Amino acid sequence: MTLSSIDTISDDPKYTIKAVCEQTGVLPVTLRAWERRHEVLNPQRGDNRYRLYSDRDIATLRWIKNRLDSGISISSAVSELRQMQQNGGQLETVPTIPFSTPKPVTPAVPPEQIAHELYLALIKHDEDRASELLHQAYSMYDLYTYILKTQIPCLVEIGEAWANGIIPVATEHFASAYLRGNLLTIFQAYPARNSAPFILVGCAPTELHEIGSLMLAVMLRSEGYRVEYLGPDLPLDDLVDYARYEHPAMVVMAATSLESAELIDHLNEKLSKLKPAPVLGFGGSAFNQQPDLIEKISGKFLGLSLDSAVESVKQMLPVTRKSPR
Ligand code: B12
Repeated sequence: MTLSSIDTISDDPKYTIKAVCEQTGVLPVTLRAWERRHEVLNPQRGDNRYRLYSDRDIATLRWIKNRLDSGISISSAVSELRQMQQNGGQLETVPTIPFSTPKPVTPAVPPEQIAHELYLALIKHDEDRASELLHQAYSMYDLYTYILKTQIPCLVEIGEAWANGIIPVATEHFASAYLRGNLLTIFQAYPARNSAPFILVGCAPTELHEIGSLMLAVMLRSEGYRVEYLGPDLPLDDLVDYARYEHPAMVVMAATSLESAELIDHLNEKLSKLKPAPVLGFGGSAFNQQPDLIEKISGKFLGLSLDSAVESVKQMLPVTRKSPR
């Protein structure tokens, strides 16, 4: 799932206005006004006369919204778009993926099947097939299903294959780097919402398993939070210094090993001295495997799974979505 030219994206009419608006964050009334006043999109009509939009329409809309988020007016964004279309220019900054997935009319393939096929493609180092499957999954499922039911089972299968000597470590690295790249593309495709509660997400010192925390960062951004993703193996003192100046409302740390999990405790001690002190949220498979660790760490355990972590964050830091322009 790479950044690509807009005219390579499918123009098949598939999505209702409701689905498109839910996924791009543009209100139906705003979209209709843009269509009327600026001739932004020209959706086709289905048998029932309802507007039907394509993946290309969604990508165009997202591109426009990104331009608005960076401070330019709708008329300037539209004229930029027209100019580029006339000059045969390519909107290289438009990701081919939508923010999250509108439900298409076509029936879904079970995510477990995609997860396994993705595993097969990745262990063959077949990027074209992996990309095709990720696109297919992204357009069929909502973001959470995409992450929890296709990407995670695929990573687990890769981990088992590595542990059982079926695939070499190079293949495991290739596969996890590929999926990490895909998640990062999705993460960066969301607009940074500067007025929403600010959350730093990363991994405890020594922890190199970063994909779980990256997934959480993506999911939190999709919920409207302002999220910065800080990656693996964070040095505690630097992190505390950064938090001192940036004032996040929450710092989320993930840990897979006992060693890295225990280091989170020292972080809370340091964070609690900041004014205002951010909440420290933590989680990851270290705590799932050794639940007695949870009580030993000061901070807020966010739950056993990524979706329960999002729910915990929402309860502690409610986010109110502002209407887009
Ligand atoms: C990719 C990978 C790596 C990559 C990571 C690359 C990267 N950029 O992230 C690399 C190559 C670095 C790596 C290294 C190692 N790995 Co590794 N790795 C994996 C693999 C294949 C995928 C990990 C992953 O991203 N999973 C997806 C996440 C989302 O799954 P999860 O962690 O289970 O998450 C669930 C919960 O924990 C929770 N969750 C996850 N994160 C968070 C965060 C918060 C805040 C919350 C609340 C919840 C939460 O949500 C998920 C469920 O909804 C796993 C296989 C597996 N089963 O996961 C092995 C695995 C984790 N690795 C393993 C091992 C042994 C290692 C090494 C020790 C190998 C070695 N000898 O060097 C090193 C340790 C490195 C270190 N210091 O951290 C073992 C761990 C065994 C164990 N139980 O301890 C596994 C399980 C492989 C296996 N089957 O044996 N690994």
